Amino acid sequence: MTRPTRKKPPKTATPDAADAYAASAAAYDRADDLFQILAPDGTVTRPDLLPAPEQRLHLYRQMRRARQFDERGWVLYRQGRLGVFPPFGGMEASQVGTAAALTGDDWLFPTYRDTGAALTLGLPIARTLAYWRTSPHGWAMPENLKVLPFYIPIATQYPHAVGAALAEKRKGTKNVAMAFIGDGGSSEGDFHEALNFAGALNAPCVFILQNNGWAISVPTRTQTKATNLSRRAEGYGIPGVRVDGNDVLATWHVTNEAVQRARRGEGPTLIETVTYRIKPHTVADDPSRYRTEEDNAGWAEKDPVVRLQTHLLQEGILTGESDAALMAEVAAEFEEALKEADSYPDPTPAEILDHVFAEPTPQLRKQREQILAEVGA
Ligand SMILES: Cc1ncc(C[n+]2csc(CCOP(=O)(O)OP(=O)(O)O)c2C)c(N)n1
Ligand SMILES: [Mg+2]
Repeated sequence: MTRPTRKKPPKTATPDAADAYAASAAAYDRADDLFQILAPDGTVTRPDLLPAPEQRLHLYRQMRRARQFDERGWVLYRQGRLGVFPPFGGMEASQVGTAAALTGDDWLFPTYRDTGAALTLGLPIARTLAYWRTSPHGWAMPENLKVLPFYIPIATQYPHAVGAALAEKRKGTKNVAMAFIGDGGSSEGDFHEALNFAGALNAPCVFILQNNGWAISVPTRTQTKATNLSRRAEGYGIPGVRVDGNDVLATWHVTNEAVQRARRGEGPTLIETVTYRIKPHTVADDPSRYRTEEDNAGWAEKDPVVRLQTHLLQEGILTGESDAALMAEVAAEFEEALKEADSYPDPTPAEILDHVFAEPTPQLRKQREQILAEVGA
Protein backbone atom coordinates (compact mmCIF):
# COMPACT_ATOMS: atom_id res chain seq x y z
CA MET A 1 0.00 0.00 0.00
CA THR A 2 1.42 3.41 -0.87
CA ARG A 3 0.87 6.19 1.62
CA PRO A 4 -0.51 9.55 0.49
CA THR A 5 2.09 12.30 0.22
CA ARG A 6 1.56 15.08 2.76
CA LYS A 7 -0.15 18.03 1.16
CA LYS A 8 0.87 20.66 3.71
CA PRO A 9 4.35 21.34 5.04
CA PRO A 10 4.74 20.44 8.73
CA LYS A 11 3.77 23.06 11.31
CA THR A 12 6.50 25.50 12.24
CA ALA A 13 7.53 26.58 15.73
CA THR A 14 5.96 30.00 15.26
CA PRO A 15 4.60 31.87 12.21
CA ASP A 16 7.50 34.32 12.62
CA ALA A 17 10.05 31.55 12.33
CA ALA A 18 8.31 30.21 9.21
CA ASP A 19 8.46 33.59 7.48
CA ALA A 20 12.03 34.23 8.49
CA TYR A 21 13.08 30.81 7.31
CA ALA A 22 11.34 31.21 3.97
CA ALA A 23 13.14 34.53 3.54
CA SER A 24 16.47 32.94 4.36
CA ALA A 25 15.82 30.06 1.92
CA ALA A 26 15.02 32.63 -0.77
CA ALA A 27 18.34 34.29 -0.03
CA TYR A 28 20.25 31.15 -1.02
CA ASP A 29 21.69 32.70 -4.16
CA ARG A 30 22.56 36.02 -2.55
CA ALA A 31 26.32 36.12 -2.45
CA ASP A 32 26.40 38.47 0.56
CA ASP A 33 24.64 35.91 2.72
CA LEU A 34 26.22 32.75 1.38
CA PHE A 35 29.84 32.43 0.33
CA GLN A 36 30.06 31.01 -3.18
CA ILE A 37 32.61 30.61 -5.98
CA LEU A 38 30.60 28.57 -8.48
CA ALA A 39 26.93 29.40 -9.11
CA PRO A 40 24.55 26.44 -9.51
CA ASP A 41 24.81 26.62 -13.34
CA GLY A 42 28.60 26.29 -13.14
CA THR A 43 29.34 30.01 -13.70
CA VAL A 44 32.33 31.36 -11.77
CA THR A 45 31.27 34.20 -9.46
CA ARG A 46 34.71 34.71 -7.82
CA PRO A 47 37.38 34.14 -10.52
CA ASP A 48 40.01 35.55 -8.11
CA LEU A 49 39.50 32.56 -5.79
CA LEU A 50 39.66 29.65 -8.24
CA PRO A 51 42.14 27.03 -7.06
CA ALA A 52 44.67 25.47 -9.47
CA PRO A 53 43.19 23.17 -12.15
CA GLU A 54 44.79 20.08 -10.49
CA GLN A 55 43.08 20.93 -7.20
CA ARG A 56 39.71 21.37 -8.92
CA LEU A 57 40.17 17.99 -10.59
CA HIS A 58 41.19 16.42 -7.27
CA LEU A 59 37.99 17.70 -5.62
CA TYR A 60 35.95 16.40 -8.56
CA ARG A 61 37.47 12.92 -8.29
CA GLN A 62 36.81 12.82 -4.54
CA MET A 63 33.17 13.84 -5.09
CA ARG A 64 32.80 11.11 -7.73
CA ARG A 65 34.25 8.53 -5.30
CA ALA A 66 31.77 9.65 -2.65
CA ARG A 67 28.85 9.51 -5.07
CA GLN A 68 29.88 6.07 -6.27
CA PHE A 69 29.80 4.82 -2.69
CA ASP A 70 26.41 6.43 -2.08
CA GLU A 71 24.82 5.03 -5.25
CA ARG A 72 26.29 1.54 -4.95
CA GLY A 73 25.40 1.59 -1.24
CA TRP A 74 21.69 1.77 -2.14
CA VAL A 75 21.95 -1.15 -4.51
CA LEU A 76 23.94 -3.24 -2.05
CA TYR A 77 21.39 -2.52 0.68
CA ARG A 78 18.55 -3.65 -1.59
CA GLN A 79 20.51 -6.81 -2.35
CA GLY A 80 20.91 -7.47 1.37
CA ARG A 81 24.66 -6.85 1.16
CA LEU A 82 24.82 -3.71 3.33
CA GLY A 83 23.09 -2.88 6.62
CA VAL A 84 21.16 0.30 7.36
CA PHE A 85 23.08 3.09 5.73
CA PRO A 86 22.51 6.88 5.81
CA PRO A 87 22.81 8.22 2.27
CA PHE A 88 24.53 11.53 1.59
CA GLY A 89 24.08 11.95 -2.19
CA GLY A 90 23.74 15.66 -2.96
CA MET A 91 25.91 16.59 0.05
CA GLU A 92 29.28 15.65 -1.51
CA ALA A 93 30.58 19.23 -1.74
CA SER A 94 29.82 19.79 1.92
CA GLN A 95 31.82 16.71 2.94
CA VAL A 96 34.59 16.55 0.35
CA GLY A 97 35.52 20.25 0.20
CA THR A 98 35.82 20.40 3.99
CA ALA A 99 37.73 17.15 4.61
CA ALA A 100 40.05 17.88 1.66
CA ALA A 101 41.47 20.83 3.62
CA LEU A 102 43.01 18.39 6.15
CA THR A 103 46.16 16.31 5.99
CA GLY A 104 46.65 12.79 7.33
CA ASP A 105 48.04 14.27 10.58
CA ASP A 106 44.74 15.97 11.43
CA TRP A 107 41.71 14.51 13.20
CA LEU A 108 38.29 13.86 11.71
CA PHE A 109 35.18 13.28 13.83
CA PRO A 110 32.42 12.23 11.42
CA THR A 111 28.72 11.51 12.03
CA TYR A 112 26.93 8.55 10.41
CA ARG A 113 26.15 10.82 7.44
CA ASP A 114 29.79 11.64 6.65
CA THR A 115 31.10 8.67 4.71
CA GLY A 116 32.12 11.11 1.94
CA ALA A 117 34.35 13.06 4.33
CA ALA A 118 35.99 9.93 5.74
CA LEU A 119 36.72 8.53 2.26
CA THR A 120 38.26 11.86 1.25
CA LEU A 121 40.70 11.78 4.16
CA GLY A 122 41.72 8.25 3.19
CA LEU A 123 39.47 5.79 5.02
CA PRO A 124 39.62 2.67 2.81
CA ILE A 125 36.35 1.89 0.99
CA ALA A 126 36.49 -1.79 2.05
CA ARG A 127 36.71 -0.86 5.74
CA THR A 128 33.85 1.60 5.32
CA LEU A 129 31.68 -1.07 3.69
CA ALA A 130 32.57 -3.38 6.57
CA TYR A 131 31.41 -0.73 9.05
CA TRP A 132 28.00 -0.46 7.36
CA ARG A 133 27.84 -4.26 7.39
CA THR A 134 28.33 -4.07 11.18
CA SER A 135 31.46 -6.16 10.75
CA PRO A 136 34.32 -5.75 13.27
CA HIS A 137 36.62 -5.09 10.30
CA GLY A 138 35.01 -1.67 10.12
CA TRP A 139 35.04 -0.84 13.82
CA ALA A 140 38.69 -0.07 14.40
CA MET A 141 40.09 2.65 12.22
CA PRO A 142 43.42 2.11 10.46
CA GLU A 143 46.38 2.92 12.72
CA ASN A 144 47.81 5.53 10.38
CA LEU A 145 44.61 7.55 10.19
CA LYS A 146 43.06 9.82 12.80
CA VAL A 147 39.47 9.26 11.64
CA LEU A 148 37.09 8.32 14.46
CA PRO A 149 34.40 5.69 13.89
CA PHE A 150 31.16 7.24 12.58
CA TYR A 151 29.31 8.72 15.57
CA ILE A 152 25.67 7.63 15.88
CA PRO A 153 24.70 9.51 19.10
CA ILE A 154 24.29 13.00 17.74
CA ALA A 155 26.54 15.88 18.89
CA THR A 156 28.74 13.76 21.19
CA GLN A 157 31.66 14.08 18.78
CA TYR A 158 31.92 17.86 19.22
CA PRO A 159 33.37 17.93 22.76
CA HIS A 160 35.59 14.94 21.87
CA ALA A 161 37.04 16.91 18.97
CA VAL A 162 37.86 19.80 21.29
CA GLY A 163 39.70 17.35 23.54
CA ALA A 164 41.74 15.99 20.63
CA ALA A 165 42.53 19.53 19.44
CA LEU A 166 43.69 20.57 22.92
CA ALA A 167 45.90 17.48 23.14
CA GLU A 168 47.57 18.48 19.86
CA LYS A 169 48.03 22.00 21.19
CA ARG A 170 49.66 20.72 24.37
CA LYS A 171 52.00 18.54 22.33
CA GLY A 172 52.97 21.63 20.36
CA THR A 173 51.93 20.29 16.93
CA LYS A 174 50.13 22.27 14.23
CA ASN A 175 47.51 19.55 13.81
CA VAL A 176 43.82 20.40 13.92
CA ALA A 177 40.61 18.53 14.72
CA MET A 178 37.61 18.78 12.43
CA ALA A 179 34.18 17.71 13.64
CA PHE A 180 30.95 17.36 11.69
CA ILE A 181 27.43 17.91 12.99
CA GLY A 182 23.96 18.30 11.45
CA ASP A 183 21.40 21.05 11.90
CA GLY A 184 19.61 18.75 14.34
CA GLY A 185 22.80 18.07 16.29
CA SER A 186 23.34 21.81 16.62
CA SER A 187 20.22 21.97 18.81
CA GLU A 188 21.93 19.69 21.36
CA GLY A 189 23.77 20.93 24.44
CA ASP A 190 27.03 19.25 23.42
CA PHE A 191 27.27 21.53 20.38
CA HIS A 192 27.10 24.70 22.49
CA GLU A 193 29.40 23.39 25.22
CA ALA A 194 32.00 22.41 22.64
CA LEU A 195 31.95 25.81 20.92
CA ASN A 196 32.33 27.62 24.22
CA PHE A 197 35.05 25.26 25.46
CA ALA A 198 36.98 25.54 22.18
CA GLY A 199 36.68 29.34 22.10
CA ALA A 200 37.72 29.80 25.73
CA LEU A 201 40.78 27.56 25.36
CA ASN A 202 41.59 28.60 21.77
CA ALA A 203 41.47 25.00 20.55
CA PRO A 204 42.65 24.32 16.97
CA CYS A 205 39.21 23.07 15.90
CA VAL A 206 37.18 23.40 12.73
CA PHE A 207 33.47 22.83 13.35
CA ILE A 208 31.45 21.87 10.27
CA LEU A 209 27.69 22.29 10.68
CA GLN A 210 25.94 20.66 7.74
CA ASN A 211 22.55 22.29 7.48
CA ASN A 212 20.77 19.85 5.18
CA GLY A 213 17.30 21.13 6.05
CA TRP A 214 16.16 18.08 8.01
CA ALA A 215 16.73 16.16 11.23
CA ILE A 216 14.90 12.98 10.19
CA SER A 217 11.32 14.35 9.79
CA VAL A 218 11.91 17.68 11.57
CA PRO A 219 12.77 20.59 9.28
CA THR A 220 15.39 23.08 10.42
CA ARG A 221 12.69 25.77 10.57
CA THR A 222 10.82 24.04 13.40
CA GLN A 223 13.90 23.29 15.47
CA THR A 224 14.98 26.85 16.01
CA LYS A 225 13.99 30.42 15.39
CA ALA A 226 17.53 31.12 14.18
CA THR A 227 17.76 31.48 10.40
CA ASN A 228 21.54 31.68 10.09
CA LEU A 229 23.20 28.98 12.17
CA SER A 230 26.73 30.25 11.51
CA ARG A 231 25.90 33.37 13.57
CA ARG A 232 25.77 31.19 16.66
CA ALA A 233 29.58 31.42 16.59
CA GLU A 234 29.36 35.08 17.65
CA GLY A 235 27.91 34.03 20.99
CA TYR A 236 31.12 32.14 21.70
CA GLY A 237 33.47 34.81 20.39
CA ILE A 238 34.67 32.76 17.42
CA PRO A 239 34.33 33.36 13.65
CA GLY A 240 31.32 31.86 11.87
CA VAL A 241 31.03 31.42 8.10
CA ARG A 242 27.96 30.50 6.04
CA VAL A 243 28.89 28.81 2.80
CA ASP A 244 27.11 27.29 -0.18
CA GLY A 245 27.36 23.65 0.82
CA ASN A 246 26.79 22.50 -2.76
CA ASP A 247 29.79 24.42 -4.12
CA VAL A 248 32.91 22.37 -3.45
CA LEU A 249 35.28 25.20 -4.41
CA ALA A 250 33.60 27.42 -1.81
CA THR A 251 33.58 24.80 0.96
CA TRP A 252 37.23 24.01 0.26
CA HIS A 253 38.21 27.69 0.26
CA VAL A 254 36.55 28.63 3.55
CA THR A 255 37.64 25.44 5.29
CA ASN A 256 41.21 25.92 4.14
CA GLU A 257 41.17 29.39 5.70
CA ALA A 258 39.76 28.00 8.96
CA VAL A 259 42.37 25.19 9.04
CA GLN A 260 45.19 27.68 8.45
CA ARG A 261 43.86 29.93 11.25
CA ALA A 262 43.77 26.97 13.61
CA ARG A 263 47.33 25.95 12.64
CA ARG A 264 48.52 29.51 13.31
CA GLY A 265 47.14 29.23 16.85
CA GLU A 266 44.21 31.59 16.20
CA GLY A 267 41.56 29.19 17.44
CA PRO A 268 38.35 27.58 16.24
CA THR A 269 35.90 28.45 13.44
CA LEU A 270 32.31 27.38 12.85
CA ILE A 271 31.35 26.75 9.22
CA GLU A 272 27.69 26.28 8.27
CA THR A 273 27.44 24.46 4.94
CA VAL A 274 23.99 25.12 3.48
CA THR A 275 22.94 22.00 1.62
CA TYR A 276 19.99 19.62 1.35
CA ARG A 277 19.29 16.02 2.19
CA ILE A 278 17.75 15.02 -1.15
CA LYS A 279 17.65 11.39 -0.08
CA PRO A 280 15.82 9.70 2.81
CA HIS A 281 17.30 9.88 6.32
CA THR A 282 18.48 6.28 5.98
CA VAL A 283 17.75 3.58 3.44
CA ALA A 284 14.93 2.48 5.81
CA ASP A 285 13.14 5.87 5.84
CA ASP A 286 10.19 7.10 3.72
CA PRO A 287 10.37 10.91 3.44
CA SER A 288 7.11 11.13 1.45
CA ARG A 289 5.41 10.82 4.85
CA TYR A 290 6.74 14.14 6.09
CA ARG A 291 7.90 16.35 3.25
CA THR A 292 6.48 17.60 -0.03
CA GLU A 293 7.73 18.11 -3.56
CA GLU A 294 7.64 21.81 -2.71
CA ASP A 295 10.17 21.30 0.07
CA ASN A 296 12.58 19.61 -2.33
CA ALA A 297 12.05 22.06 -5.20
CA GLY A 298 15.19 23.53 -6.73
CA TRP A 299 17.69 21.28 -5.00
CA ALA A 300 18.24 18.78 -7.82
CA GLU A 301 19.41 21.74 -9.94
CA LYS A 302 21.99 22.60 -7.29
CA ASP A 303 23.71 19.19 -7.58
CA PRO A 304 27.32 19.74 -6.47
CA VAL A 305 28.89 17.09 -8.71
CA VAL A 306 27.18 18.25 -11.90
CA ARG A 307 28.03 21.87 -10.99
CA LEU A 308 31.78 21.26 -10.87
CA GLN A 309 31.61 18.90 -13.86
CA THR A 310 29.95 21.65 -15.95
CA HIS A 311 32.65 24.11 -14.92
CA LEU A 312 35.54 21.71 -15.63
CA LEU A 313 34.16 20.81 -19.07
CA GLN A 314 33.69 24.49 -19.92
CA GLU A 315 37.26 25.27 -18.87
CA GLY A 316 38.67 22.30 -20.78
CA ILE A 317 40.13 20.87 -17.54
CA LEU A 318 37.96 17.83 -18.26
CA THR A 319 36.84 16.44 -21.61
CA GLY A 320 34.00 14.02 -22.29
CA GLU A 321 36.64 11.33 -22.73
CA SER A 322 38.72 12.05 -19.63
CA ASP A 323 35.53 12.35 -17.58
CA ALA A 324 34.35 8.90 -18.73
CA ALA A 325 37.81 7.47 -17.94
CA LEU A 326 37.77 9.02 -14.46
CA MET A 327 34.33 7.58 -13.74
CA ALA A 328 35.43 4.14 -14.95
CA GLU A 329 38.45 4.28 -12.61
CA VAL A 330 36.28 5.31 -9.68
CA ALA A 331 33.82 2.46 -10.41
CA ALA A 332 36.64 -0.09 -10.70
CA GLU A 333 38.18 1.11 -7.41
CA PHE A 334 34.83 0.57 -5.68
CA GLU A 335 34.27 -2.93 -7.09
CA GLU A 336 37.80 -3.93 -6.07
CA ALA A 337 37.13 -2.71 -2.52
CA LEU A 338 33.79 -4.54 -2.47
CA LYS A 339 35.60 -7.76 -3.32
CA GLU A 340 37.96 -7.16 -0.42
CA ALA A 341 35.05 -6.46 1.96
CA ASP A 342 33.32 -9.65 0.75
CA SER A 343 36.46 -11.63 1.61
CA TYR A 344 36.39 -10.59 5.31
CA PRO A 345 35.28 -13.49 7.52
CA ASP A 346 31.88 -13.23 9.23
CA PRO A 347 32.01 -11.81 12.76
CA THR A 348 31.95 -14.14 15.75
CA PRO A 349 29.74 -13.28 18.77
CA ALA A 350 32.56 -12.47 21.23
CA GLU A 351 34.05 -9.95 18.81
CA ILE A 352 31.31 -7.52 19.83
CA LEU A 353 33.53 -6.65 22.81
CA ASP A 354 36.68 -6.05 20.79
CA HIS A 355 37.91 -2.51 20.10
CA VAL A 356 36.01 -1.07 23.08
CA PHE A 357 39.17 -0.23 25.04
CA ALA A 358 42.83 -0.69 24.13
CA GLU A 359 43.06 -2.92 27.25
CA PRO A 360 39.82 -4.75 28.09
CA THR A 361 38.46 -4.06 31.58
CA PRO A 362 37.92 -6.99 34.02
CA GLN A 363 34.16 -6.66 33.36
CA LEU A 364 34.62 -6.94 29.60
CA ARG A 365 36.90 -9.94 30.02
CA LYS A 366 34.24 -11.63 32.13
CA GLN A 367 31.49 -10.86 29.63
CA ARG A 368 33.66 -12.27 26.86
CA GLU A 369 34.06 -15.53 28.79
CA GLN A 370 30.30 -15.67 29.33
CA ILE A 371 29.59 -15.23 25.62
CA LEU A 372 32.12 -17.89 24.74
CA ALA A 373 30.56 -20.27 27.29
CA GLU A 374 27.06 -19.64 25.96
CA VAL A 375 27.52 -19.57 22.20
CA GLY A 376 31.07 -20.73 21.65
CA ALA A 377 33.62 -19.05 19.41
C1 LIG B 1 21.72 11.86 21.26
C2 LIG B 1 20.81 11.35 20.20
N1 LIG B 1 19.50 11.71 20.20
C3 LIG B 1 18.68 11.26 19.23
C4 LIG B 1 19.15 10.43 18.25
C5 LIG B 1 18.20 9.93 17.16
N2 LIG B 1 18.55 10.60 15.90
C6 LIG B 1 19.31 9.97 14.98
S1 LIG B 1 19.62 10.96 13.66
C7 LIG B 1 18.71 12.22 14.30
C8 LIG B 1 18.56 13.51 13.53
C9 LIG B 1 19.84 14.22 13.33
O1 LIG B 1 19.66 15.27 12.42
P1 LIG B 1 20.88 16.15 11.96
O2 LIG B 1 21.75 16.46 13.12
O3 LIG B 1 20.32 17.30 11.21
O4 LIG B 1 21.73 15.19 11.01
P2 LIG B 1 21.34 14.55 9.59
O5 LIG B 1 20.67 13.24 9.88
O6 LIG B 1 20.44 15.49 8.88
O7 LIG B 1 22.63 14.35 8.89
C10 LIG B 1 18.18 11.86 15.53
C11 LIG B 1 17.31 12.75 16.35
C12 LIG B 1 20.51 10.07 18.28
N3 LIG B 1 21.06 9.30 17.34
N4 LIG B 1 21.32 10.55 19.25
MG1 LIG C 1 20.14 17.55 9.14
